[in-house]
Amino acid sequence: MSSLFEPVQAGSLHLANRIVMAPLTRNRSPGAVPAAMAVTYYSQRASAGLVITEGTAVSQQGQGYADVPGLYGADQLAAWRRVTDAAHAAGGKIVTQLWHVGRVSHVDLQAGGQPPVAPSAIAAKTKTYLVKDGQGGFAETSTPRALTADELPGIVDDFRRAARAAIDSGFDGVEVHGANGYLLDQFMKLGANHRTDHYGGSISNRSRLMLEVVRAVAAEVGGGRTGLRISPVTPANDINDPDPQPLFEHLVRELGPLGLAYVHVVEGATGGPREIADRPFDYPALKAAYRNAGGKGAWMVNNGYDKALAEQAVAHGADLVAFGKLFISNPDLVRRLRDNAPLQPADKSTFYGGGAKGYTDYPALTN
Ligand code: 8OZ
Repeated sequence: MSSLFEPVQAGSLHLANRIVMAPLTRNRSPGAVPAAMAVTYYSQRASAGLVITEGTAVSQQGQGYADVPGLYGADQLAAWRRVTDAAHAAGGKIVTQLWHVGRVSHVDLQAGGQPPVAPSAIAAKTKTYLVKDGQGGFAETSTPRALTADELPGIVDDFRRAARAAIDSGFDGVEVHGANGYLLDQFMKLGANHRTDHYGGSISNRSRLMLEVVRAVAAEVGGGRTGLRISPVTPANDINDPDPQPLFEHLVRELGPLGLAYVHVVEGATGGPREIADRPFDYPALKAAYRNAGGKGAWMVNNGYDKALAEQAVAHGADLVAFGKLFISNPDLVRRLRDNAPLQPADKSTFYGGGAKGYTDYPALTN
């Protein structure tokens, strides 16, 4: 039986164990530039087989929250270089999550106060987080405008350029954020996509932008350094689709030939219940569709895992298990799980925004 604590290959990435630090938004990058504290934070967690950074915007248009980082300016890239150097010096592997929020944004975060962009001009009933004059607070997202088809190649190119910039900044690879009701998930799902062109309607049309992005990124940096995160049934950010099973099976079949590093699946409601009564989903069938299409990437599972559930998942063929909240409060989570050491609880009040408290001050075991 393969163990959580054994090495594994994910595309081109050789990982020391199967425990992954999930992408976690922390809102501690003023001016969209990772702060010096991020260097400490990520290197403290480098014993994960793989660290995935917080969502990182591929463009200003892709920004949806105050103080989340980007990958499109020289100062951002220099800051990420310090993070990747420190993670490597600590023996880790680190990829960054390429993010475009689509409609989950606010005019205050967009160039010239423009509306955010989306597949269709349908507002998400969700909130974003803004900081004005040093004061943080939640705000309703702004009603988006629908992207024209001739703008979409530019968005694909933003992901491609950000992927190149990530590799040039020392990342071992990139994860395309296709989950949680952000731009690529908005295109996939009927709740947000009412288009009548070849990016709307049929399953293959709605999958088109996600696949164009993944193919462009894989062509730029290598499939073996490219991962994709999806969340077939999450209600996060007011997203929904009446029939996700065939939609996502189509998507993963198309991913099969791309030689990806991994497919990262959020099971159930992101950060919430793993089972949603009115949104059933057959994850083994999804994985089988990927494997039957020749997909050889690592299969990464996420959402609400503890050690017992993770061991069970690996015994049933998952290659990697991503842990989120547990990594916030346990920088040495791999060791604690291996040794059955006590786990520190996470303080929710310091998840988003703030300083070192609740970020870099959770202690590792000392002996
Ligand atoms: C929590 C708060 C803000 C953003 C996601 C990037 O859900 C996020 C996110 C999570 O993928």
